[in-house]
Amino acid sequence: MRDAAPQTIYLKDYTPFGYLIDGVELTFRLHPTATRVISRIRFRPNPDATDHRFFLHGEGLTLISAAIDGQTVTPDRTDTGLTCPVPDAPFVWEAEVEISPSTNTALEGLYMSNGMYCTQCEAEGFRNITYYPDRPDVMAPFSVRIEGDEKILLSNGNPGNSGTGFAEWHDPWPKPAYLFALVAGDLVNHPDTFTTRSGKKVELNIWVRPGDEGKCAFGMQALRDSMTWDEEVYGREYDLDIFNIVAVDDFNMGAMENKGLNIFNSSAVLASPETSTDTNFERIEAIIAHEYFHNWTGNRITCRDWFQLCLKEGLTVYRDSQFTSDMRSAPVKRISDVIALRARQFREDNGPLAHPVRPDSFVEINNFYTATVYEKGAELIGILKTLVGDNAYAKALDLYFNRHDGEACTIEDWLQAFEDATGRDLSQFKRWYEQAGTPRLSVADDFKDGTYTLNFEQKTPATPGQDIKDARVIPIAVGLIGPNGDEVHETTVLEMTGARQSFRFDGLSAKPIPSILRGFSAPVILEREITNAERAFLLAHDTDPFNKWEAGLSLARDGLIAMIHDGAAPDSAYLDAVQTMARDDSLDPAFRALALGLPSQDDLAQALYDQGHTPDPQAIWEALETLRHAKAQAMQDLAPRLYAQYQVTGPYQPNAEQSGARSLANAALAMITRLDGGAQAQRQYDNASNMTQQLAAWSCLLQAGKGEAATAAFYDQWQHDRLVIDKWFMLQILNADPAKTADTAARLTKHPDFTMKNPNRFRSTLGGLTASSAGFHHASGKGYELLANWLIRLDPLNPQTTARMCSAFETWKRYDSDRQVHIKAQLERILDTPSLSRDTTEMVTRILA
Ligand code: 0A1
Ligand code: ZN
Repeated sequence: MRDAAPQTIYLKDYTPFGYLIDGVELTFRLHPTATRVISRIRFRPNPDATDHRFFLHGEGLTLISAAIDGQTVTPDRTDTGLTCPVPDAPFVWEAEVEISPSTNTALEGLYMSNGMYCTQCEAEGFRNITYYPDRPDVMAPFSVRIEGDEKILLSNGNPGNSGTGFAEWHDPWPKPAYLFALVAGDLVNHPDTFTTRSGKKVELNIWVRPGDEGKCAFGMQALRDSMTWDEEVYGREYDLDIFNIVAVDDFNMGAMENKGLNIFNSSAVLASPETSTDTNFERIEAIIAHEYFHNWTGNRITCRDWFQLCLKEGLTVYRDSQFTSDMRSAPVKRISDVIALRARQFREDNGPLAHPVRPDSFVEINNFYTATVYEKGAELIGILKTLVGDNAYAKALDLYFNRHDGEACTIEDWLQAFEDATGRDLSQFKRWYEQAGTPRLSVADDFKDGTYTLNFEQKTPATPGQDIKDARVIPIAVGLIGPNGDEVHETTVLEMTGARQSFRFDGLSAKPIPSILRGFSAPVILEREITNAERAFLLAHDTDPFNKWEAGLSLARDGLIAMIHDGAAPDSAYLDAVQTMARDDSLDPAFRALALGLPSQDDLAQALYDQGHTPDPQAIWEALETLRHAKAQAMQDLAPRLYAQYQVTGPYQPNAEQSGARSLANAALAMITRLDGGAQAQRQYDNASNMTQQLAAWSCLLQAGKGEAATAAFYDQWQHDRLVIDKWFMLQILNADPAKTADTAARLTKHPDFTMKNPNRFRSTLGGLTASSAGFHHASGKGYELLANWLIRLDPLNPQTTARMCSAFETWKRYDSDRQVHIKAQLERILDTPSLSRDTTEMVTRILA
């Protein structure tokens, strides 16, 4: 039976723990099925607490012994922890427990991956290691001794004594248990050093399985760049003698910022030109930066409770996006971020899983590592910076770091630092953290006697549990362009605080074309009456790269909607405008590649739904295919020219310049393939010397229905490389005809290399299915059934990944009644599964509500 009444935890119920910890000593005697964990913890009563009940979390532990101040005790135990009487004065808690890492398939706590021991403790995994107050506001210095035969034994902090069969580590910085880490295995390292700006020498290592040493150099450079950037931009130095990164094959997420010992999904750190695409390189650079930046935003200053998750995640995502913008192209990064935000966060905000950036309740915290907490959380930092300005932002951050170093904080603490540094009242801004849903910002304009007026109105639709929404402060960056294409009013930020508000621009000689929400200055949906001619004009003349791209995208979207809904032909205004844009060699090739892209199937489904239509995934897919074909025809001269012009010569480098050229050339190749049936793609496949070229060519061949030989060749070439074989699984599914998507995915789950124990492989296969919108939503319902079958199988092994993948069903209410019946039946089947995890139960229940 599933949990009869899973407990809901509320932000309003927060109380501090009754005890403080002065020191934690842990000894691990490693054994695959019987690891002993011996803990010695120095507690003392917390003078700020009123509740002094002594409760230690602990799950799945075999208690061997427990003692207080040297006296054996017999605690009262439940499934979730233990309690026992304790002195009203400082005392020492000692316990020995036994755990079995090799049978831990949930990948939380201490587990084994390919014979190597590793840990994942965020959010609440430490309670699977030993009895402890497993909550982020309990911070303590840790000393760790690891005993085992493995060659390499690692934990947090600085190294202490070591010898045959043991190693000791001491982390002087008080930390919550979720930042604890241990790794033990026969690993090899890629070493380096970094000297901080105050002259401290830090040893750096990336630890990998033997054979992967050649894939570490890029990650190491990204780490060094991140360390320099955080010193230069935020004034933050690294604070230990050593910084270790370990690559692990079996990992539920991208990576984890454990103090001084970051653990990475191998897909988020290992890179080589032959095996990784340009996109992989950029992602790796960003994730290394993200985890490193957590050292200050997350580790030195952590979260008081898990409701404050956005305090560390929103800020750290914001910081890593600033870093990528500085390292690469800021406009291209902004556009890519907004594409991802709309695809994941807007979708979440618009459906049954919508929740505030700072939620006020949860059942399972692992279900709240969401696009809303991360990506919308980062957007809020961007809004704040726009509102207060760059200098005040820097001042407020210094104050935040100085005031709260070593503390576990809240969003209130964060906002207070801004209020104190700037004198500004942020109570209205705080609504962004508290109210779920994406504001709809509508605008109408008016021109009279040289005065141009923009009249805005904001409305946020109701979300689960939140019917009424208050007006939020929205920074709207606006520029005005004259009829001849010149900018007549440079970018200015309008600060909207009311439900309705007007802004005037005087002294204009003619009615301008407005460029609204430049740089996507707030995460809102802009609703605006605009003609195709105006969009084409903005695509040609807007000086703001984001809005230039947006103009092309919305032109494409409206044309597609007319094709889907009214049976219209491809819009020639779009085809002409996009061709002019693509021809403009003064524009960054990476920008042009993005601007040649079309809205996703999911975006179109939502747009149709918002306009009161029921989206038909097959019709959407067909319209996209028709438009792609029309575009290829319209550009039959231009595409080969771009393809030739942007071939990269010289050694491969994963930098912005080369990857931009490759992405434009590969966009051209996709168009060429539609007309030449794959001849050029085959040549590129045969001659490819890097994965970006090889994968792009293979995709084109698959789309052209000519991929069979390349599919076999690709497997033969890469069967020894797990990360490349993940791509092999995924691409076949992504490029299948929608009628065959589910069958392709089902066939691949029978392949000997498929395993549901490896989250990357599971996500490549079943995630490939859910990402293929028309295939997943095929009218037969077999996509839904296949996903549900596998989620039911995975849940007992790995609840966290199962629960996350349930979000594929979150849009179900947009679809027709037949599809809804199919989906509902699958969701109910999942929910009726005996012993379903709390994670999956919560997700499915919310989706069905
Ligand atoms: N804090 C990490 C992500 C992370 C979150 C949860 C995990 O397990 C439930 C694992 C990793 C980050 O933001 O990178
Ligand atoms: Zn993070």
